[in-house]
Amino acid sequence: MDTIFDKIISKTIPAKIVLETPRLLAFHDINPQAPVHILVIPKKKAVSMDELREWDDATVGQFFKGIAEVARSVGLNENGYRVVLNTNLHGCQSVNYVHAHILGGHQLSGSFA
Ligand code: DGP
Repeated sequence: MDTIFDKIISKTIPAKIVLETPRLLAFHDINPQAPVHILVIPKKKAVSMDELREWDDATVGQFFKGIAEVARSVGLNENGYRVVLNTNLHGCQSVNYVHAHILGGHQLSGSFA
């Protein structure tokens, strides 16, 4: 079933795109939780972080390198940032298409839960 992120990839619905490559799409979160809040999704679909177990190592690696490249492209590498992959029920994943949140642009709190 298509999620909102499938529709953003196919450009059926708009998003504020930060970076697009043949392998990934990065766009601003609609409900930002930090001054910079970007979502990074691979164009190859996986439902969640858990499903990345089924991917070959190179494809997983490309996704994670892509996240770092997106963060660097907006200058977050200098002061740092946080990457979050909410996964399934207890992780509060609300969109069933794997996505990494990049949060930064100010000092984040040290709390996780
Ligand atoms: P999560 O809870 O990890 O599944 O986060 C999903 C995020 O997706 C949430 O922070 C809000 C964001 N989001 C939901 N719908 C849209 C949308 O239509 N456009 C954009 N840009 N972000 C969306």
